[in-house]
Amino acid sequence: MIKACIFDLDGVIVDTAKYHFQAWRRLANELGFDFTEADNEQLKGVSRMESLDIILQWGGLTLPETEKTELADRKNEWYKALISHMQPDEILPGVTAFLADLRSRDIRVALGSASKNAGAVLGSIGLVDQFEVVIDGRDTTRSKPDPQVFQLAAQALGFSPSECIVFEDAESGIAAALAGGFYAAGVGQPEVLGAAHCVIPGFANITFNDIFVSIFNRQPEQV
Ligand code: B16
Ligand code: MG
Repeated sequence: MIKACIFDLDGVIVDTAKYHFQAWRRLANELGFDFTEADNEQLKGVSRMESLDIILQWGGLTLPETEKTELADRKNEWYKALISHMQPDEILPGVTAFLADLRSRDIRVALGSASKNAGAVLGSIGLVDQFEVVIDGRDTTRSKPDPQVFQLAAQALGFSPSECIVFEDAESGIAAALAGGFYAAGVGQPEVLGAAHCVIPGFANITFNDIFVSIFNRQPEQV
């Protein structure tokens, strides 16, 4: 029986990837190189310091830890300024209705994000009250594909992984959900997220029933 849904933030609830891209690109440009939006795909779901390591590799740079921390902090200040202007209309299509559908079915809701800024993003888009539990990059010690972020969310809700569906847009996030014994719903392209139990392009016109039928091949009422 499914008791809860755990949502990734970036790429599932809202598109913060474009703001991460702007801020990281500004940093790369200051360091004397550039990268593309296509390159940025590799940074989705990846923690801040791991993202910096990948970007520095693209620029052919090896830097001491102290300098890396300073660069990550600089990027984060730019990122925080960008997300402070976010508005509720940036919530991805269908998300608000899907959350309301879950509420009407007494399915509990948590957030499981790698971002240390998850609380600030939820505040800007007006969704703080919609998540009973928020586990983010400040709570975790291990990054996806490690399942820790989702395990902490399930524990906080009091459910086992097999009672939860994880919604993720990143391949590493799907891998994390599967490694933890969760049901995994991919949000994006089946070519990238094919390991998930089901894949949707987004939440527009999607109900909990659709997800359930897609995963279990039967109606939720029959469980
Ligand atoms: P921060 P998610 C992830 O969020 C982003 O996809 C990833 O690009 C970012 O580097 C990471 O959060 C850390 O974010 O610098 O704000 O701590 O997809 O796990 O919700
Ligand atoms: Mg994501």
